[in-house]
Amino acid sequence: MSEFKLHCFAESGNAYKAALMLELTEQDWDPVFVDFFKGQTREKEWREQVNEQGEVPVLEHAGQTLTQSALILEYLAEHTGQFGARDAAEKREIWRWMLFDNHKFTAYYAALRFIYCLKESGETDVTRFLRERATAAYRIVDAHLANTPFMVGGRLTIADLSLAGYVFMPEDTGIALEEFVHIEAWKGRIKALKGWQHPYDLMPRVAL
Ligand SMILES: N[C@@H](CCC(=O)N[C@@H](CS)C(=O)NCC(=O)O)C(=O)O
Repeated sequence: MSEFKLHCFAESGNAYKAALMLELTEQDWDPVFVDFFKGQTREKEWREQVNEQGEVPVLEHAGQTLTQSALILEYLAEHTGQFGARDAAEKREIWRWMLFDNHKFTAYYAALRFIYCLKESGETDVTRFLRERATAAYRIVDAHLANTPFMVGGRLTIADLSLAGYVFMPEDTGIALEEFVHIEAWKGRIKALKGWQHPYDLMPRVAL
């Protein structure tokens, strides 16, 4: 039996943050497929047994159940001694970016991708609003990366892994990603890391 179990599905960038961390730190882990598109996370039983917040990812380790990708990343950084903060100031900086990611960078992009690409909503006021907000968040991260190879401390940390949740997803959200040259260069640096894998290769996906 593997040491870690990650409840996930390939299209989930939030789960990818944890899956990539497990892979880059060479942990012994197995995915547990969650049939999100058939509504599994909304089932009463799943919420009672796996996550009352009704969200993926969920990490099981040593009798504990952890949810929220940022918290999972923090836990794995502590457990593995990799990609975490070197001191208290760096820890605050990492959390500052992980919170920005959860609130804006990932949140707006993921909602836009879900509605516009996966649910094929067409263009609406909602998709226009989400695209504008996601683009604004991308501009902020791009400007930060103009001066540093990684988000905090000049090396890969869990702040990068949090922000990287959706940046390798292939769907076209209508955001002109070529504008973000520093994000593109940062993606290249992440992709070059030993053990990097695309989300659709790292986590299980239902055959369409
Ligand atoms: N802040 C959460 C967000 C998790 C999240 O939104 N997960 C999505 C899948 S990518 C989900 O399970 N959504 C279910 C729902 O909102 O009903 C995290 O970082 O773990």
